Amino acid sequence: VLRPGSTAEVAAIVRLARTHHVGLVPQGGNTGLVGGGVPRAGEVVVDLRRLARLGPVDTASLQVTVGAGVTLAALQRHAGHAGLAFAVDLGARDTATIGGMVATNAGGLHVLRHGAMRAQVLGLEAVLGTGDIVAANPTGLVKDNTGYDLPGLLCGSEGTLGIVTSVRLRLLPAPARVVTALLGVDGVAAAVDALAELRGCAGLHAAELLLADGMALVGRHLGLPPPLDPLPPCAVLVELAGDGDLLGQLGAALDRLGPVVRATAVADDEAGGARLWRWREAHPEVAAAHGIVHKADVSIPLTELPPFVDQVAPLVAARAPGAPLLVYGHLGDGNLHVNVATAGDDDGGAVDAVLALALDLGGSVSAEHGIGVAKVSWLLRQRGAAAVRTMAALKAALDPDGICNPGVLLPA
Ligand code: S2G
Ligand code: ZN
Repeated sequence: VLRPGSTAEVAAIVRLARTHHVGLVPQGGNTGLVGGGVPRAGEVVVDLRRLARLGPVDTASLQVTVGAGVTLAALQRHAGHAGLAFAVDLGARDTATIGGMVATNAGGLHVLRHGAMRAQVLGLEAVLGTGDIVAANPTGLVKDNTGYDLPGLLCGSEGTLGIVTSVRLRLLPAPARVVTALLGVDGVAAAVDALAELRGCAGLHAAELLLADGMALVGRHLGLPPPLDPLPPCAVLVELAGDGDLLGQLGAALDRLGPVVRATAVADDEAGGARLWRWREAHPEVAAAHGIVHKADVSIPLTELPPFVDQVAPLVAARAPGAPLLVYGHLGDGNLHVNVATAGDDDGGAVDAVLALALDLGGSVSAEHGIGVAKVSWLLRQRGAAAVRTMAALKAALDPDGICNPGVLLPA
């Protein structure tokens, strides 16, 4: 494990790795979920957490430059001190690092309003697999049309083209107020209808889907009474943030939705909002409390969400009988997380069947967690030979000795 303290040291490591043909596995908070940050065959881990510089917040252009090793929570605090906020939020905020979130184009809870990490990155500095240090738009010019979009290419490259060392990010004005609500609906189709209506609310920045089975498991795990009683078949956790009349907007949307929404729990204070979020954020930990968790992180066209959810339970039960199943996720982006908990390592092919169903419905086998090593075999199936050949050509150009995260995203 090497812990470089500067971009120059990262570049020296890459040059040495090229000379000695040693694979490098860049690591930030090690919160990846598809094995993209795990050495498997003698690679050297490059731990980037010492690159923890927090640059001054540029309050004129609402931007900041931070080191790759800065955690999301540290960035959120740093922006908060300047009365600003960062658009991407996710449960692993205390350990996930900005460099890793760029490398995986992390999505999280606010994609439906602000996009994923790629939409927040204005520029970055990275050491490519060639050993070259590239600084692409370090001053965060909003308009810079000078050649290929290197930040966009490196974002989501999962450490396979180079190592991100610092990032120039967009920030947002901190919302004056936040309103959170849990809407009980009859099913996924009603949840999609409710979302369509709620998109009219200017401050909508989160819309998460929860199902009765998952909420029941969470309630038992946390020892809490159901957040809506009786527990509805399906619930949408929505959050509005901004400085308008958020409660009024939400109320008007609920009036328009009428009987589609059977019951609602609303919170317009931080503690109340946290209590509602706990029901969503506890899902991954509850899955983990029931065994070894096999995860499918899929995107499905919103119109296909109801048939997808209808088919998942029987499809998983046929392959992993009796295995606890939690289906939840980012309704606003059509991105659901299917978690199957089994006693042993074998999921009976349940996740592969879920991924195949996602493709059949015009979806993606990886919405936000990336390909890593877990989904390499699915890349060709989803993207096709020409696209994978193109990616391999890009990799050959930027990482000619194949030392950058070998075996991740593309076959070694
Ligand atoms: C989520 C991350 C947690 C997990 O909860 O939104 O992206 O383990 C997931 O799947
Ligand atoms: Zn997620």
